[in-house]
Amino acid sequence: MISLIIPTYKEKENIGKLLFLICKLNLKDFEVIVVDDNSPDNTAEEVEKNAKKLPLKIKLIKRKGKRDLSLSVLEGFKKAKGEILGVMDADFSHPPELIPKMIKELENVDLVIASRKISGGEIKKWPLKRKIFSGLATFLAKTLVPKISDPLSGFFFFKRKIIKELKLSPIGYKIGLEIFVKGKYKNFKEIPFVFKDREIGKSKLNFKVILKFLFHILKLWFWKIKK
Ligand SMILES: Nc1nc2c(ncn2[C@@H]2O[C@H](COP(=O)(O)OP(=O)(O)OP(=O)(O)O)[C@@H](O)[C@H]2O)c(=O)[nH]1
Ligand SMILES: [Mg+2]
Repeated sequence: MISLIIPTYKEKENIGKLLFLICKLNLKDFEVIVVDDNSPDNTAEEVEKNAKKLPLKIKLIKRKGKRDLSLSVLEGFKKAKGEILGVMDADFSHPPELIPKMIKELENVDLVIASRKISGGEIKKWPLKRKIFSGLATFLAKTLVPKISDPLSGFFFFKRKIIKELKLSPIGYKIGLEIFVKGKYKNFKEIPFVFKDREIGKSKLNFKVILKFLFHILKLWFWKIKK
């Protein structure tokens, strides 16, 4: 089985349409796990409504307490039945049409990453400031995993066995990076895609997010050295 985890915070306007488009892909042996962090806009209700309506296996985890994107994804992994796990955003930055191709690639490799930084991939509509931040952040992340072009991608699928017995303890947003650094994969493949900036909803990128990212990089470096 394949389990796709979608973390959500205030995605009421996006999640219904995304679930509909995923449903239309008609994937076999597939479940979606939406992990909502108590969104005040009733994202959870929207998920429940679609779970009743659509012929797609949809589970909803409602988290309470302090919100945390990476911990939400880890909770999703725990609840997931699949031996293949995936993660994607709810804000249409990640095109659902790419999912079948990514899953197909897993027949040959242990990890598939949707990349904005290889030929054919790009980022649309980011202001210069965000491009500069992203470039610096990618540079730092690549010191840990030089072979991966887009280590900050949040759109990926992998075989669950690569994180078996691993202690995943991400700080901040980049659960993908945690897996790309610590995961026990023999090979990986990157597939290009065009990243569209969110159209609906507000960005959560702020100073605290950047600081947490830097701590995460440091922590992963310590992990690597100690290993
Ligand atoms: N469960 C949970 N999901 C979150 C949280 N923060 C963000 N998300 C979701 O995680 C995904 C990525 O978050 P985004 O806010 O799109 O992050 P981003 O792409 O770096 O920034 P923008 O698209 O500019 O907002 C989206 O599906 C969000 O709804 C959180 O604290 N908890
Ligand atoms: Mg986004």
